[in-house]
Amino acid sequence: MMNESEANRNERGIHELYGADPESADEKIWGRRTDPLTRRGFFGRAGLTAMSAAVGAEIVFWETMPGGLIPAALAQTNEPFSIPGKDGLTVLNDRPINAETPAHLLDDNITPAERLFVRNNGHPPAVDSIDPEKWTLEIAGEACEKPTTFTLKELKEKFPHHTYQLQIECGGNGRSEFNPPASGNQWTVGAVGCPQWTGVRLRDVLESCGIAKNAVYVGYRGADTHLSGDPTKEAISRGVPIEKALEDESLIAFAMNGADIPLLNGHPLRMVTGGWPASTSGKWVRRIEIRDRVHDGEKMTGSSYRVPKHPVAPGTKVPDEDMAIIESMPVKSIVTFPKSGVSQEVGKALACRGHAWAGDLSVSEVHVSIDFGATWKKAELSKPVNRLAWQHWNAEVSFPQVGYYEIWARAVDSEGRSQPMIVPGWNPKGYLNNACHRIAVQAV
Ligand SMILES: Nc1nc2c(c(=O)[nH]1)N[C@H]1C(S)=C(S)[C@@H](COP(=O)(O)O)O[C@H]1N2
Ligand SMILES: [Mo]
Repeated sequence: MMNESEANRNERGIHELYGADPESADEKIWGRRTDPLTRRGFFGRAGLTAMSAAVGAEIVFWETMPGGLIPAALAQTNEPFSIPGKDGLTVLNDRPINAETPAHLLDDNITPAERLFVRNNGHPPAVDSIDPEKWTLEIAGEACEKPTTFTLKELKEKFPHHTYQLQIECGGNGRSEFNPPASGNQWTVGAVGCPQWTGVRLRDVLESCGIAKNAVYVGYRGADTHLSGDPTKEAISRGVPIEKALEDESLIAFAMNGADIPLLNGHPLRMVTGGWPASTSGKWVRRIEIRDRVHDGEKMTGSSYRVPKHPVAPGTKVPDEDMAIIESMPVKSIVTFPKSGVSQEVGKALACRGHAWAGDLSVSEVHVSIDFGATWKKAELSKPVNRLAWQHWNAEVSFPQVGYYEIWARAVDSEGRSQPMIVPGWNPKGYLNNACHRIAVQAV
């Protein structure tokens, strides 16, 4: 839920970006709404009526009310925000839309569409500009021998379909805990999810277009646009080394959980390179380039998705040449049940559970602690349904006397590396915080 100060930070609203009519603005982004939205006034004029009703009177100066401003009368309530098609996500920014999933809503083994986080660097393509029948994907680049453009239909017909459950996590997930703080979305733990993706293998498509011997990297270009509106600028254009692109699980996906990919998550076509910063999984993908060099698109350089090659003291200014591109993500886990803050009877068994993942590796153990890490108990851990899917853990704990406790979870990857208990290596943009997740419990 957004508190008042967070709400006030979201002063610039969507209608500023899409022209004067906020109603058509959100229709462009999400399509015509049919569902009633909680506090939807946040997003448009239709909602203004609803919002007026909610505050109990007409909002007289609505025309000068900043988009995204939550009436103070509502800011105090516990009513959650919502984004069309998303359920209970916490909105971190409305320009562009970024929202994370509270830990207890990530409880499903397969992340449902309405609970997959949203991370946008620019403006998503307008919904009426997306016609899956006309969507094309161009394969090109210096190291592509036979540049080819496929329609979505051709892609689906020419190449075998594969379905994998693949974990995607934003490189900045956990950023909110760094000190000195890093700029950017203040993700807590919920910029992660593991839906089931269906698509064609990136490898099959690239091979059909001829991968030259000098190929080293693959980069994507999406249909979203730069926040400034400048058509010569891109919002983001990243990618992965050719070896990662050619793995079985690297997909060009056209479906998620057996349905169309939600618009905000990349409909009608996106890359999915599980286990790597999700910024490598290009949404609304229109072009994929086989590069003869490390891809040099937007957000591949400087401090974007890069971390110091060697540990630095918090707050250090790090020169570009001492930064390295983030590749496989580190081992991590989350407690999805119970919800932080529950009460539990003293001495009674509490079943807790969650997921764990480890970038390109698998998770070999998960341990839980109720005494701030002094002692640990091994949890039961499932095997991944396929490579790069998260695994599920569960454990029973009980509390010896009345009081405040925390449940901590700590995963260990298949190479023996453990999650740290405190925030690891500070870096300028606040990436790769894989510290143990902890939740509060009151024993009564
Ligand atoms: N075209 C495009 N692809 C993109 C982005 C984007 O802004 N534009 N954001 C990236 C980042 S930083 C992340 S974390 C993931 C988020 O995927 P999701 O919004 O489906 O959760 O998409 C990646 N792919
Ligand atoms: Mo990200």
